[in-house]
Amino acid sequence: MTPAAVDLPAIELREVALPLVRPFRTSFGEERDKRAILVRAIGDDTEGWGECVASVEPRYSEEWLGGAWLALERLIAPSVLAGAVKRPGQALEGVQWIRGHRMAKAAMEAAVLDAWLRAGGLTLSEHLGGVRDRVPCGVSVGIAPTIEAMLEEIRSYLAKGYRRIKLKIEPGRDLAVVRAVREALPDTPVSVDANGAYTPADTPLFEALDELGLMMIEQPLDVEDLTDHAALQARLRTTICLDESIRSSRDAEAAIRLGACRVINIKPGRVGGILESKRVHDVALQAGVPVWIGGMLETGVGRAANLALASMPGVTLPGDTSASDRYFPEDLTKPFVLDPDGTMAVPRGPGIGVAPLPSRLEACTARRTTVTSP
Ligand code: OSB
Ligand code: MG
Repeated sequence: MTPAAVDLPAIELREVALPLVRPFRTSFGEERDKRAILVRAIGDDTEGWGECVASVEPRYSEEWLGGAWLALERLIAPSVLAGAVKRPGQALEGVQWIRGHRMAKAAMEAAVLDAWLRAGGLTLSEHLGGVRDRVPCGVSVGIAPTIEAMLEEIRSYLAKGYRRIKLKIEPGRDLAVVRAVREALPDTPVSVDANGAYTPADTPLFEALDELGLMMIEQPLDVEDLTDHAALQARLRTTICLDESIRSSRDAEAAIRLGACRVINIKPGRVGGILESKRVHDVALQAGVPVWIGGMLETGVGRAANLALASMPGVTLPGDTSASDRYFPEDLTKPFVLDPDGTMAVPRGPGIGVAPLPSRLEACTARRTTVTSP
């Protein structure tokens, strides 16, 4: 069944702030609390939610929360309000002319898609051709002050059932840390994520990491260095996974053709939407390249959509979609819980299947505005 057109007379934006259970440190800095923009598409008899993953500072990519807010308020929301949404892909048609701003566009598309699917009683997973109702989960471990602290954190995740541990690395905190983890936990699937902190001059480091039997090395080099990634991949047995470098399905095609990676981490914010994520998935599936769904420390709103994406057939590796208690003392939605077998349920309700709890939403809102049709 195809849902009918929905009218969306108003769009609400909220900046929310939630404390994290522990600071999250990567090669580009440390986050102590999670800030996000929530987009709420308000229809006459339906509504939908999307989460913008732009961080407070433009370190992961060019996008940042303050800029995304303005792009949503001044450009993206007014354009969406101008027409009824008759097809899911249509939400972003009017904003194609805007270069970049993928995370802002993705949040708007998610909200509109959620409203549209809810109106038609369809789940996001069904809409995406999902083939499973539970997905295997891994966890991304921030850089810790000491190896002991890191091992303690990892052991607590393994006790909960997580199926893969991803270690953040940066120059100076890499080989010794990874070696210590491999020695302490030789049977645990481990990957590393450099967030682009290295250059081709660090090839000897990657050759040393290559001896450690890692599942993959994520984004070792700069976001713009596809050809350098290809040269590095040619020297390593370990799979290179690209994150920051893949901003669209075209990037995915180019990276695969060049041999710049053998796995892709899909994040809807980074590629400009849930539907573009599906296209990245399709390109990779066609080429026989496994994918997994990454994360940006999303609240339950963004994570619900990520779990639906993880139900697609080509998503064959555990993702970074962890349970609510890995991130927040209290999530914005009903908490997502990891089963002891290391899987999480794909939400079953229409649309993304969850919504922010009203009292949590009020408690976490730092600013809000409503954009209405002119
Ligand atoms: O590189 O995958 C990354 C978080 C914020 C920004 C970038 C990344 C991450 C993570 C955490 O690794 C993934 C998650 O648990 O949401
Ligand atoms: Mg990454």
